[in-house]
Amino acid sequence: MQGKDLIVILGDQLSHALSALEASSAENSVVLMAEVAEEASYVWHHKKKLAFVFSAMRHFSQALSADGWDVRYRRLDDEHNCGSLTGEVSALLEEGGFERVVMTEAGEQRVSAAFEAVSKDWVVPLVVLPDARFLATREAFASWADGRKQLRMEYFYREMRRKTGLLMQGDQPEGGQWNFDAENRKPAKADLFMPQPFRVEPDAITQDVLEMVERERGAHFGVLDGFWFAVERPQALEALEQFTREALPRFGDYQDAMLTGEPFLYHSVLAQYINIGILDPLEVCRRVERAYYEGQAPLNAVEGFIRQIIGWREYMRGIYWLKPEGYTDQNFLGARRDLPRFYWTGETGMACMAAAIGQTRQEAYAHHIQRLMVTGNFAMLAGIDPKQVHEWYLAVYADAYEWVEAPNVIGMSQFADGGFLGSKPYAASGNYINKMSDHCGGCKYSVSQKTGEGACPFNALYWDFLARNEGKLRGNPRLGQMYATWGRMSEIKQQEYLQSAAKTLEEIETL
Ligand code: FAD
Ligand code: DLZ
Repeated sequence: MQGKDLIVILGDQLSHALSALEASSAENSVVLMAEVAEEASYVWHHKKKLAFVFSAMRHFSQALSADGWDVRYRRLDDEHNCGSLTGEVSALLEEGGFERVVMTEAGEQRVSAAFEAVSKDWVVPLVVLPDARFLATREAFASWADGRKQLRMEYFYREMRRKTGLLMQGDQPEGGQWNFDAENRKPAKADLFMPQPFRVEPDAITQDVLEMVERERGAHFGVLDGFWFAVERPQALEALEQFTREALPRFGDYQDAMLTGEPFLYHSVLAQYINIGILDPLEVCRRVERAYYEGQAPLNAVEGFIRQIIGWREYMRGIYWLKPEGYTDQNFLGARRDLPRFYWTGETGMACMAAAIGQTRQEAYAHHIQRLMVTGNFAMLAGIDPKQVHEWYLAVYADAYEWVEAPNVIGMSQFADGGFLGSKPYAASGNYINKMSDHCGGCKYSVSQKTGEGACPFNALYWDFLARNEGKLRGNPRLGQMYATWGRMSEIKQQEYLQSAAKTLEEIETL
């Protein structure tokens, strides 16, 4: 008699169209899903992220069972839990009757390597299938990158537009332009009708998970109260509808804005649903494209949104798998300082940092500009060890998985890859934050004061960063103007900046 397939479904593969499911059948397989300590603790995950992943896994396993699949589900608090994904597979294989283990490729290199290593001891082969949720396979990205002197997202994005036909008129981009980013940099004002993401009241499964997370993982980062994430596909589809209707029309204009007390602004808050598999990235883009053709959202918003998904998201994954060895160990700028404690507590007088970290603790969410130009910018200017910065980002956001987080942090935000991913460091003084937010008005530090007691720390740190890294950055054409400005300053002025920065760094824990 023929044996069955043992299908392994990881916690971020919750899609009914998953290649591992499509490669088998309900009659001829056993599906294994497992909540395990190894995945719950490789970083100090936010408690809301843990609850989200486990609740979504439980809902998905129920949906699979309802569709006739034979699902073996291991809870985190099960006394027989082996503690690791590969351990759970090995234990189930012991029962016998299996012909092969089938899985869709893991998103993270860590998990992929573990399966590759342990499967050598299995008596049946491990079959790993491509993850069809991405537009570009790892191989397709590698061949796009091959032979290019410089990799730039914009050119990759245009290929993805052509491949999908999204916002295309024949072979030309809709509106005659590929990219409308120049229109997307407006500061926002508080608005009585500010949209909010779709919220779901926790059901019995989620309640059970919330109690388990508090009991088993109570010491993890973040606040568990007020959990509202969608945990199954129909709810996530409602979240997509609500975003498209209420926030998308202004997504473009205010994409880079920050406002006190408005953690979400016009952002979609869909990344956690897409990354875990309960929404498909292409279906999200097609829905948003339809809003444009039906006159419900302008082109700058729709193009900007689609670019984030078929451009940046795919590009990040491609870069991550292009550099499988030691991607997260890179430290081009030689930054060695420890991550300040306020990244975990949010207790700092810098209003922008307190807002970004505070909402991160509360919601396991901050939008792109907060991640890039506030917490990321500060860490880079202050010379924080990029590995510590990477581990912080991987822990604190509900959407964080290394394949997307690491290129964003190591590459885009910390320039620790020396410009492999992006063309320049995203460094900015307090001026940028003041232009794009309302934080500076209520801040303990003065953004208009450049140096000395009470000056915004970003100001002196900005020039100190450029001066400190001059040997490595001066040749970057996109920084030429800033180095020219630095060069035109009097020596006295330069010293004021450097001394002010040195004091700030000395007192970094008390900022
Ligand atoms: P929106 O602003 O509504 O954007 C729409 C969608 O586009 C997102 O849902 C996401 O799927 C995609 N997207 C947007 N920007 C990016 C990007 N730079 N890279 C990849 N996808 C993008 N995104 C993650 O999904 N996981 C992470 O762990 C993560 N870590 C980040 C760390 C840093 C330092 C930075 C600068 C960015 C990071 N991002 C990460 C990218 C981006 O900030 C988040 O995708 C976004 O904030 C999620 O919120 P949203 O769903 O409201 O996105
Ligand atoms: C993020 C996460 C967590 C917290 N827990 C689990 C888990 O217990 N079981 C599981 O299968 N997956 C979990 N995940 C998602 C995995 O970490 C993810 O599949 C890998 O990082 C590969 O991308």
